[in-house]
Amino acid sequence: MSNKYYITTPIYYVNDKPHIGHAYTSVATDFIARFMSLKGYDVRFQTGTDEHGLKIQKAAEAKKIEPIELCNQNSKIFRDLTVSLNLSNNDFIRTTEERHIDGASYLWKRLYERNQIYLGEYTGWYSISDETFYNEKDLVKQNDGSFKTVTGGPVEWITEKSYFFKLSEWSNKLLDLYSSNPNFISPASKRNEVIKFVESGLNDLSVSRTSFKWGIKTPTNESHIMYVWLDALTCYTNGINYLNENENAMKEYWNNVVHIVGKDILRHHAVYWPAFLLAAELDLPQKIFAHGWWTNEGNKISKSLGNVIDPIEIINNYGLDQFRYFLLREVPFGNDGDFSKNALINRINSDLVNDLGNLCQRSLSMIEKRLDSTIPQITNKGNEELLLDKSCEELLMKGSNLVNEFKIHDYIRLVWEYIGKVNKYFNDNKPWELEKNDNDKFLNVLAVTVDQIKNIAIFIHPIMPDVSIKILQIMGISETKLLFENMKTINLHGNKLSRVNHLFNRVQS
Ligand code: ME8
Repeated sequence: MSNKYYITTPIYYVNDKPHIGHAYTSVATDFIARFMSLKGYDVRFQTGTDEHGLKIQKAAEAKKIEPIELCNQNSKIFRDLTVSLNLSNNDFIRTTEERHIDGASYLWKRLYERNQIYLGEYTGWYSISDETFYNEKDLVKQNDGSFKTVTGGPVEWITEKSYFFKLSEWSNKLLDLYSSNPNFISPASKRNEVIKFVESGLNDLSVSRTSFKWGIKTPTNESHIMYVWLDALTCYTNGINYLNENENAMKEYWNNVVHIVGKDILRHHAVYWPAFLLAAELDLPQKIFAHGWWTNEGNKISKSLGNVIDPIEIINNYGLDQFRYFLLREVPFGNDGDFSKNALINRINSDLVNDLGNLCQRSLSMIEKRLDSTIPQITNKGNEELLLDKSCEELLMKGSNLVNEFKIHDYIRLVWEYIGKVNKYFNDNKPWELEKNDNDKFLNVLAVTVDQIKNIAIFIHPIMPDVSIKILQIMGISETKLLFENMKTINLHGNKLSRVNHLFNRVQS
């Protein structure tokens, strides 16, 4: 069995700067990528930017610059964010790159050759902000008779020459796919919405535009540019060179692919994308996971409300790993969530400073001060110690099952239960008293505690990679050993601790 694993974020529009929603998808995807690496998978993680279409063209016009200039500026900001968020991505694809344009054109040709595309005229509603065509029945009628999308975005009526993809012919094949492969779309509630949408009947999809220029010219007729979603979705296959005739090793990643997306773009990923691939006689991804929507202190995040949350500002004020922890812990993955500064501060002070920070600080600084920084040897494993080992084993097993189901938040809850057990072991054994009357036990309790903290550091790696590495480095462990299967064999005895500093600072609310 191949151990390749390929995971993607959506590619983000460059009409504007990134906000907390983009950071969320990227951090959650990074969590899964890092977790799968710890399990020993050869992981490929791709993110990037979506740079064509009317929305980008209009944003450039408003700034009186060429679209490509806007793309270069804003794509760089998204790329810089991957560094600020400490993402482990191997690739950052831009849809204006040659490799992407080649792949998108190849898919178009395959569809065209298979008679899946025909010329017609589109008359109907279009939302520029979503870059999506709408049936009137899916829009909300306003008091003045105009229409808006369900999220309140404006739509315009357009009539233009266009190529159509025969989406309507794929309804049954798609429904077969959803029923024969129940895990193709998750969570289940979102899967049901997609099934209802497809069951209600699919229209053929307009896949080219002629009223503006900012896009990839269709290879079969240069007066048309590709519909931006047909163009954009191919980023996933283009990043691994899947869309061409050449054999190459990267293609193998397409055998095990997961797309992480927000619920707003599930339809494009779970209906249009597999239909394009089926029609082009290409393999499908294994899974589409749609997560929920963040609000800010209870309000929808929008530029017009002036409440857009800048991830860089939060990172600067509270710290990167604190931000990552909060995003992943606060909301079950798949549900909607609300960002509030109070909730963030509570999480930092209780879960990070009190639970994890204090455990590390108290035990490690005791070794630093009393034992000249040298980690003692585990000499005895009684009931209590064996129970801790058992908790670790259980966490490895249950944790892996939870992450397989994308239950990131439940995984973190279990890790914190485990941290609670190690804290209890340390407190109940009172090493500060043992030091005076039972030196052997004193050394053993410290050695066992530090060994468990080493496990904790590995468990938290996908959540807080910096803090994880910091703890391991204090203990003299190098990053190259970071695999779950190495957890048991890493021997700390005799390692010298490097300087122990506070991992987290308490935040005043
Ligand atoms: O849709 N809460 O790009 P986009 C949670 N280019 N996630 C949010 C969010 C929020 N409030 N706001 C945005 C596009 N997101 C297309 C994708 S893929 C081939 C093309 C996240 O810049 C979430 O992942 O509008 C959502 O799906 C994505 O950003 C939309 O990013």
